[in-house]
Amino acid sequence: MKNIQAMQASKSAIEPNLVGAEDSLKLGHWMPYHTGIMPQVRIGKRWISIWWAIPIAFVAALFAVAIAQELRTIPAVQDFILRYPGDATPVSVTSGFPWWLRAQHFFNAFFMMFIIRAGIQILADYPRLFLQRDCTPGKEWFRFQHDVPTDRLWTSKDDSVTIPGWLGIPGVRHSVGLARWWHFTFDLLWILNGLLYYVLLFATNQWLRVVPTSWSVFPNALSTLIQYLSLNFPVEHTWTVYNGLQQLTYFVTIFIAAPIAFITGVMQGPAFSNKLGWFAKFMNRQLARTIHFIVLGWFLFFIFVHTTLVFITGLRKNLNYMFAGVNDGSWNGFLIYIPVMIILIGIWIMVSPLTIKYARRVQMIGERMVGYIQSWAELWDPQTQYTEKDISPYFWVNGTLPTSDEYNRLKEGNFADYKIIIGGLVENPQEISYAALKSMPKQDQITKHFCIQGWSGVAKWGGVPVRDIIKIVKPKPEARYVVFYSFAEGADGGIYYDVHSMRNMRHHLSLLAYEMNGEPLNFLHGAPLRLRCENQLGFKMVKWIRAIEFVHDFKHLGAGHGGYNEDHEFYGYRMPI
Ligand SMILES: Nc1nc2c(c(=O)[nH]1)N[C@H]1C(S)=C(S)[C@@H](COP(=O)(O)O)O[C@H]1N2
Ligand SMILES: [Mo]
Repeated sequence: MKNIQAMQASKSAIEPNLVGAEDSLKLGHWMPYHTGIMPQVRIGKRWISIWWAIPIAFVAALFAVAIAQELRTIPAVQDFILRYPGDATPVSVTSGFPWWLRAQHFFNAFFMMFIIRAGIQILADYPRLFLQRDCTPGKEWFRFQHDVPTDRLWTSKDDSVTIPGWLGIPGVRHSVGLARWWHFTFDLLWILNGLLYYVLLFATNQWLRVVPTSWSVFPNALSTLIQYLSLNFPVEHTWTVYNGLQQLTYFVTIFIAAPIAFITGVMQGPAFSNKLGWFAKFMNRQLARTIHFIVLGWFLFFIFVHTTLVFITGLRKNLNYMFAGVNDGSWNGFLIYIPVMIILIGIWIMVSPLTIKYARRVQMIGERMVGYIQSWAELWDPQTQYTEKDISPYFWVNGTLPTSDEYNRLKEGNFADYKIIIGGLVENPQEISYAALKSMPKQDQITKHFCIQGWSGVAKWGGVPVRDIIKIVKPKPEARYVVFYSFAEGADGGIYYDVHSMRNMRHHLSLLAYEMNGEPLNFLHGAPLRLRCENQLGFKMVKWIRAIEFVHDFKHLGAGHGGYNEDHEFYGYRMPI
């Protein structure tokens, strides 16, 4: 907690009652526990529990084994298996499993553990998946949350669910801010490890294991599949060459699934999406999110089959290959594997409690690890606009509504007495009335909103460009940031605020909106005035704006992290991804 007295001393007249924030996630003040439902898939109007997949998969596996065993009694199939016994390429690798490959294999698994857990946590913040770009309740194809209630206000925060702490990181409801630091930090490490792996694969002849060089990989893969399914396994020469099925699945995982995971990941952020408009209109945020989830499914399937086969095709030998790099009858692989697994399990158990306790530390380290990459994404000009017919039929509401007497009085008077206060490091402080704002040149834009939780929606916004306000108030040279103060408090008390760079505020699409879809901005969406900044996530767009302040620094505001949700929910100050 920051020293409140020091904060008050440096407080400017315009600055409302901001509060400091805890450095750990205090479950007592956090959103109450709420578990959703077992995951379901929608078929037409019916929701089917995905647990049906377990008996279905079991029965399918039984049939597959029976069919494969039957096939192997047929002479033509036997000939086929003789002709294509399994091994993928005639060229074999003579260097075994070198140390760099073993190290990278370990790091890959280690990083994936964080990426997958944190990814599931992010999904739990908005536990619905869609294909189209807007998120109309009932149109999702997958969910682990109830129907959206229609008899009361249901914000997207309300929609988040609690998941077990051993599964997600940290499991707590609406902990997307912290989960994103884990996800992105380990994404970066995973990508660097993966790129180095690509280089080393091709710098040596190890690529021959995983890249098909002959069409015979397909008949060999089919032959191996039949052999595995018949439970009479193919002869393997994994030390030197992979069989067709191994080669294809590794190839898909390394060269197709991994890049798709990366592309569909960054396409969920406003910076890439609003830059690559033509691509984003096809690969919209919700489709990207769905594909990202399907890739997760592929990875989980791969991990399951891969580790099962490691266990049932000669565990000692396989561990010798991948952990000790030897092809002998020793126990060396085991001797490395066992302590490594114990350490991994320990880390697995500790991550969630440590994240809850050291939440601020997680945020600061995440900011160090990936914040500068996010700042590069801000250099891109967000310019994508949509057409009237793209406007979403349903636009989620999020945030904590204003309740102050001052706000209620203004609202009752239809904001006739509303004046936005603009000050701080400017030549010309201003108070501009609602009527005066509306008489200024108006800009309309049809853009897509990206909430950090995962939903999106397109709306038409009308209002005054922030750059026109900047021209009027004339910021002093030392002004580096623009702070927006709301009438509303944040979820944990104290006024909601957020800080933006001057650069972003000079952008032609940064807008003080008083209209939404051609109507006066309504109460829930931020009346009388809310911000649009099209290369940032939704939480940075303050609703119910009371004042704007130009500042040199934001360390003295609130807990000093650049905004209410940065202070209280451990989000990052730059959020273009
Ligand atoms: N004052 C205030 N502004 C706020 C919030 C809030 O809680 N308080 N929530 C933010 C979040 S997280 C999002 S996604 C958008 C939601 O805008 P909408 O309700 O118009 O969809 O408002 C942002 N602005
Ligand atoms: Mo949001």
